[in-house]
Amino acid sequence: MPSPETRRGAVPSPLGVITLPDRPVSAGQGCVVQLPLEWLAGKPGDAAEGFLLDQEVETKTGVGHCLATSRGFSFGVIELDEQAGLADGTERAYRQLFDLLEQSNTPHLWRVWQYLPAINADDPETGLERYRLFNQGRAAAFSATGRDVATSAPAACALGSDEGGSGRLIFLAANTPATPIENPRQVSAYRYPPNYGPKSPIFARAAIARGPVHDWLFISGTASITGHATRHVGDIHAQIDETLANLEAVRQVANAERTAGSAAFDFDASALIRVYLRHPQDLEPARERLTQWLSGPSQVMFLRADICRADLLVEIEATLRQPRGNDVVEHAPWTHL
Ligand code: 3EB
Repeated sequence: MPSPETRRGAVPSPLGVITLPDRPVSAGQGCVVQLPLEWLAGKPGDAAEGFLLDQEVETKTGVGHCLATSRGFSFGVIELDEQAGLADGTERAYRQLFDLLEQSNTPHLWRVWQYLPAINADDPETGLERYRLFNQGRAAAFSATGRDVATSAPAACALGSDEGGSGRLIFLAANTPATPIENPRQVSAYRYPPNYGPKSPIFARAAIARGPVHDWLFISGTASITGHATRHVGDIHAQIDETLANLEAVRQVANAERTAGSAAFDFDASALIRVYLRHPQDLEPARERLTQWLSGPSQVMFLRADICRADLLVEIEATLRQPRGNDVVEHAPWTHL
């Protein structure tokens, strides 16, 4: 019988798992977050994205939040409280997040996943679209805490859900910074002109990060945008192709920037890909195109969500990983960081 200590060292600990309401998982430790979205298609085992560490994880849960910490890493979720409006609730959630990150010695945000009910609806109080209020709150928190956007913006996604529940801010952070990556085909989101809202979104197109076992490329939610403008309004096929061109452009920049000697990031090797579709009836064209585009064992799932610009029909995000050294490639949905 191994002692509890050796077992603890040998058994990987989940830091965080992202899944869906109809694909519940039990992790034992860490934070398990369910995206408030409908599953449209994918392999049944592919719904979960889990981050593992071979070290102890401490988990704190309370009303509206969960925080999992481990030496050098944190993962969790904060629900948005909209009592004083969405801009205020977003600012407070981000400030709370930045406080938690300082306290847990993991000040560097690698990736955020953001889900808001009715993201494209106009707010009755201000007349502004809810996504624009969200951007106001996020920008206020970044400027209040003096975070430099160009060097500290995380990879991100911001999607809309039907559900009446709270918005949520899910995060992965570490004690080492990630390297932000921009897309030469697109204006940086934090430099969008004001026609998309009074405050620009704050995120990087992707982020490269080094975990204990893997090199990571977190590619943000990517859509049919070139420059700053939406392309191919109303055309799902062309929006998908433009989105794939953007994903490929980001991957190429990331591979040029990666640490010397590390393996190139590849969508076909070991990736997790979420395809968010505004209209469930666009599933078949999306599936067909993605099947042509991919040739490896990557995890792909199709989810129903609203995209943060009303004229976008699709958004695709991808997490790519490469084991360093001689580690075997993990294809399981729960992967060592
Ligand atoms: C875009 O490129 C599409 O507000 O955090 C993608 C990823 C998008 C993240 C965010 C928004 C966000 O502008 C929308």
